[in-house]
Amino acid sequence: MKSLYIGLIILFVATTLLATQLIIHKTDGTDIQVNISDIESITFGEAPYGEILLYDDFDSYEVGTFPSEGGWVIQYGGAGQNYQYISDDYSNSGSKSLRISGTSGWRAEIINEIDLSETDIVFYEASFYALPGSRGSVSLYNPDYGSWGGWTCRILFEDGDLNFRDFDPGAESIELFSYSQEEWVTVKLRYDQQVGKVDIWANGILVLEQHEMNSNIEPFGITHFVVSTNNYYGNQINYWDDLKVWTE
Ligand SMILES: [Ca+2]
Repeated sequence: MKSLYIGLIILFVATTLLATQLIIHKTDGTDIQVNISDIESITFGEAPYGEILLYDDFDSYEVGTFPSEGGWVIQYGGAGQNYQYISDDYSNSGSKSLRISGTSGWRAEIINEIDLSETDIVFYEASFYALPGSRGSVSLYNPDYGSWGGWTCRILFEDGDLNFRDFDPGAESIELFSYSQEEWVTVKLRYDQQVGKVDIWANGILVLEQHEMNSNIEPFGITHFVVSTNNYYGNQINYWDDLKVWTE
């Protein structure tokens, strides 16, 4: 899954500044040397980063605490406020991830504010560790829409089935992919708000291409990024890691 950025990335971008040159040390042991004056933007693997709006690998927090310092907020407390915390049970990067726990009828929902006012094209990425029987979802979001929030570009992890709803409430589920539980699954989504089209990758595989968003549903002004457990099942425990939102 870290194949995501095709091995290039997340490396350790140690930078050595030599006068006008930048040396980037990659995790595969090779270096890239570039002239600083030539840099307009740096592209890592397949994913060009415009502006990173949100990024958290959850490795900088103490185990057992809630990562408020990263801007995360508990919108709904699921099994209880104290059951939403940093864990070292499983991790996709480093040694820690965000563990959230919901109950039947009361989801755990963790949000972080994002500002998409300056961009048409937004990407998000998330890694999810599925305990058997636990369901979760990741999405762009507006917590103030309707009674329980409005999801735009919602990817749902449902007992090995990866599903997508372009708007929720309102749109039908589209089946994307089958994943193995008790393993990390990484999804990446690209949403062009201007033309209303979506692409989705699961574990690096393109599983939805140029999907047209349902034009009969009024978009819910996106204000947040969200991860949540499923509403309708008990004892839902999700682990989330490497949550990112960026623009093209
Ligand atoms: Ca991590």
